[in-house]
Amino acid sequence: MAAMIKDALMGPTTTAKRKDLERDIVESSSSANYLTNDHGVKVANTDDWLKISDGTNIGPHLLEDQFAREKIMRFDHERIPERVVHARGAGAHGYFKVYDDRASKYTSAAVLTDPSRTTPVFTRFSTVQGSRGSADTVRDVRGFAVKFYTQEGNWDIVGNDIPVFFIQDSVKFPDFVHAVKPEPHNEVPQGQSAHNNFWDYVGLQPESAHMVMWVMSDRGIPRSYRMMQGFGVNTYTLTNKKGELFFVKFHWVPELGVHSMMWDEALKVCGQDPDFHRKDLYEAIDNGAPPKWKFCIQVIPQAREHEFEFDILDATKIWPEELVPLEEIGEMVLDRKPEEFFPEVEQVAFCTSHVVPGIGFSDDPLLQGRNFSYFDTQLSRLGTNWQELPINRPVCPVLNHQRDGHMRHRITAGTVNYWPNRKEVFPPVPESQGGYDTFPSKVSGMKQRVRGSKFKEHFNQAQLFFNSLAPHEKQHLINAISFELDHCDDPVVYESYTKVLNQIDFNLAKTVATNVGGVIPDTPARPNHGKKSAPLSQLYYAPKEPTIVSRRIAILVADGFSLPEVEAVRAALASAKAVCFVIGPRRGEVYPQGAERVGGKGIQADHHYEGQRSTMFDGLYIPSGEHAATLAKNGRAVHYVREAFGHCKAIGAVGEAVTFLRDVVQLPGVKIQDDLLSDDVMTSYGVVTTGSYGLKSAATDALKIGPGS
Ligand code: HDE
Repeated sequence: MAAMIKDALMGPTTTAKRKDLERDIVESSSSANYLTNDHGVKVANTDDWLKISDGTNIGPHLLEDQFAREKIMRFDHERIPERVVHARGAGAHGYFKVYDDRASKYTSAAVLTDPSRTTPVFTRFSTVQGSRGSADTVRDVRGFAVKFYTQEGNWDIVGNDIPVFFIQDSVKFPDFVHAVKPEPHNEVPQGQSAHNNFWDYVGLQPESAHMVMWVMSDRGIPRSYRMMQGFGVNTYTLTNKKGELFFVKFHWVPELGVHSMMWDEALKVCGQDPDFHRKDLYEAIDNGAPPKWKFCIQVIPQAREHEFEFDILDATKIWPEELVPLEEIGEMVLDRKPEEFFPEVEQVAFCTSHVVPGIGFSDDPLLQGRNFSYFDTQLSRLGTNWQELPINRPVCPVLNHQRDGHMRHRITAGTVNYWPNRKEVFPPVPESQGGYDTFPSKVSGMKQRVRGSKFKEHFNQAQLFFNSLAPHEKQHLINAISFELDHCDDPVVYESYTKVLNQIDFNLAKTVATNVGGVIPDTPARPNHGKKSAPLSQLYYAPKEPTIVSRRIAILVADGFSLPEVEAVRAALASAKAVCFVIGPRRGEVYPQGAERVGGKGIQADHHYEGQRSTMFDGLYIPSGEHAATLAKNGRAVHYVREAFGHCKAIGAVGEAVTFLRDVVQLPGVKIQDDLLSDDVMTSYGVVTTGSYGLKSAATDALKIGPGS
């Protein structure tokens, strides 16, 4: 039995890290199935504190009850400080592989060049502003931090889902974080940047303009962690065996494309299911659709550092792909959930300073400060020996003379704990034999508090981003800024931000100012350069082959639906790897057309209309049958369809349900494609119907998410 459990825990891919963690995993259903206290003594009673009693009446507790004292004291100390930013998150294990050795022209790092290796990874996604218990679908940047357990030591890419950052120098980080976090006098708001202090700060920091555009775009409300890009953001370096240096940016590109929620939907899901993204990640892994990302690099040889109009060390700038193309070198799959949240997801500790030979830092002023901050923050969050925690320890040997400190776990046998020592214990390793050596570089200049001259231009790329969005993406961004500034009640704040917007786009500034009561500009503050870059729009990442893998589809029924059709559609959706739920008037038996309403043969509805609303699903399918008339009379069912339609969900209907669907969403200008047999139907329609369930699988085709979705 224990072996079977262990096999199940191993998951599809056994990695070196999995084997390493196993020694710390206690199987709660193992053969030793009894309760002990923390030092192993079996406990006879865990429900009654030792007390004085005559058997009928009770007297005071006795402090001498060491079992009760231990239980309560351990509980009292369960909480550790949450992360100062990125407190809310979820994580998963997986693996990373490169396709071949094509990156060896840039780096000697085996993790990036040896295709025979499977490198274990642990990835944690997060929001930034909210506390540990805040909602998943708030508008925010998402953290995307990956720990690679390589054979040469741990390498961490501590990135975000947005390729740029709010500030250029890390010393500004405390001010920025104070401004975005809940305000000091009332601790409001939670999980939101829609407040005076955030907009005040970014209004006074024009270097934030580019990042603000990204966060206010649909990127700020992703549909899923599995459908976001990841970016290392900072400029790192790679060094090859010939001793050449390259500047590099790291990218993750999701296999399923980049998708977002509608703002109205995201707001509702915050209340309906605050754990939506966490559950989505684990649901996909459970259903055999592990998320996958391509790993790509952008590389600039050292000699070309100064060729660009922006400074390549400035983290408020992207390297446009037209200038520096993406090179795909590998992929990451996340295929295993943590066994226990706290020791894995909460205790995982990432540091930008964790690099392995062949990978290094640049003089990016944001990165330099981050390299100090992450290590430091782990000391207060987890304690001195945080590297020894199971989730953080490397899979390769750790051998050194660092000793002691709170909660030291390891016991290093031997008589010497210093270097040099007479026994040659743990000697440093020359670079030629794998030791990490810093790339030698010549540095000269004055010691001064400055920023590079190219760092002073802040609007060209903000404009490039806005210009590159599709019309609906632009509209969403305008709506988002208008929402946020409307939550600021200090006119100084929303008036001054309108001025910043006018540096980016005249119409953007005018529309937002009109919406929020700001100062409506008469003329653009600067000309629009008119440039665009296709990869800045999410549409660019639509999967080439439309797919419904891992998408949540609701089948909406009342008593009297067509059973053969529902069965066929469910089978078709399952074979296309979608996750399908029957939503009925009640959780329990729902009866098909022709069946006795009581005692007849029905199917189980997974949820009722109110229990899982349309916001929980990517698509909606309404089968034929006389139930359509019942649905039409049920306000909840009507709302279900209208809401799904309003959120641009793919909707399919068959037979009698077509009339129901037409009646409830019939609005001027709404296009409904009545005969779903055209291949490009999804490029122009989100709603498809067919008179009868026919040749093609109408539902699966209707619900495919592809280009244009
Ligand atoms: Fe972080 N950041 N950060 N950050 N950051 C932290 O480290 C910091 C920045 C990012 O899932 C903290 O362990 C400074 C950029 C992620 O555990 C802290 C600066 C990017 C996570 C910290 C930045 C990030 C953090 C808090 C300079 C994208 C969560 C807890 C301005 C590239 C990692 C912790 C996880 C967490 C400092 C800016 C991403 C305090 C000083 C830029 C994904 O050390």
